[in-house]
Amino acid sequence: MKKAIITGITGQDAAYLAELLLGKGYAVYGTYRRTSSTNFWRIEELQIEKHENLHLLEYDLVDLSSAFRIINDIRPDEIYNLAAQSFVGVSFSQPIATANITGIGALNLLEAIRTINPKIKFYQASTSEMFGKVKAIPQSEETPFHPRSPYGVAKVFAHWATLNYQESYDIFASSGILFNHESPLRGKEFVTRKITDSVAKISLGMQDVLELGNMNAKRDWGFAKDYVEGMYRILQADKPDVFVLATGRTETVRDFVDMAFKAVEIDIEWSGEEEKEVGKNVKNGKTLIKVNPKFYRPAEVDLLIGDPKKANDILGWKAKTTLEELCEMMVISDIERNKNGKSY
Ligand code: NDP
Ligand code: GDR
Repeated sequence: MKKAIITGITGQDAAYLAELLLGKGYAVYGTYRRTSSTNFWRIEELQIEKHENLHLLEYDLVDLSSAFRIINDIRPDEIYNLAAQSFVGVSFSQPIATANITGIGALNLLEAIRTINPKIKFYQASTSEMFGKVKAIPQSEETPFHPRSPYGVAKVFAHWATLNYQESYDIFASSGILFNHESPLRGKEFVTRKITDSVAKISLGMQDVLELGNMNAKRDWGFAKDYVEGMYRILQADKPDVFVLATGRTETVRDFVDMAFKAVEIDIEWSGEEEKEVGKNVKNGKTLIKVNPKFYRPAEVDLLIGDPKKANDILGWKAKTTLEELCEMMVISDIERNKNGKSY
């Protein structure tokens, strides 16, 4: 039985990846950090939390000694490093913590692999945020980086550390540069889930207005479940490498809002500009969306659109779910949760 460690098992991607690997017969060791209250709702929603081959263990990414201990104890075949301080907005207020967790955290694991067993395969969760102020449209594996947040900077460090350990010590260490991917398991601090949860609440009469920041940001949004399949394939490739996973389509935050309200049969009419912009219900003129500059970031990533050709050619990977399907799936799931009084 193959053994995989997935860091950050309480997060969105780790839950879907654990489900995928358990289905393939792996023993999965999911790591979580100690918090005052547990947050295993994602693996509970997927109904894998009691799976006989899922083992949960405490691990904090910043603790090098724990990296050595878990790798020494488990002796895994593969490690998927998905844990991170992953919220771009918070990285501006907690830059040092973000650098330690998101940047050095990956290096801790690489050091432990190099020392204990360089044959362990390593996947690093890199990100389109590394492209930041983009140097090419669309962005591919060849596009230079220009990160625009402490999070992006920390991820560039972890990305290059991964490649450096591959080149220096011949470790099968690969990096997936993944564009935004969402799902009903997405955290509510991220814009898509914030929107779908609010649309659900507004349609149920539980909320009046949705407040957002930059409406013009463009993102290449896909479905997380499609993307974890790509992560798995990256570690099964003939050689370690870097791959972009993306849909190749980009839309604004405003477009996503329109799409989410369409799913509950509300059409939005937009007026005003920048912080004066509002979105109204076409039918009754009620204001449903307002811009609040408190959600603006000190530096913004304006436009992301990925070129997934290499992943398609070498891994046979393609994003299968359309943005319309994804958005509707998220709205429906949030309507059900809100009806049932679930707050996550
Ligand atoms: P989530 O924010 O849902 O999950 C992050 C996980 O990291 C959580 O389990 C969190 O634990 C854990 N974590 C945070 N700090 C620490 C720490 N100090 N020690 C151990 N664990 C910690 O992220 P996603 O699932 O969305 O993303 C997975 C990875 O992919 C992340 O590295 C992210 O940066 C990256 N990425 C994500 C993309 C996306 O669009 N989703 C796109 C590109 C890259 P807790 O629950 O306790 O907070
Ligand atoms: P992002 O995702 O920063 O791309 O990082 P997020 O959903 O937070 O923001 C996307 C865009 O929407 C704009 N925006 C808002 N964002 C949030 N969160 N809340 C708002 O109210 C709001 N209004 C407008 C943002 O300014 C931004 O332009 C995600 C994370 O998953 C990272 O970990 C990952 O690496 C990247 O995607 C790829």
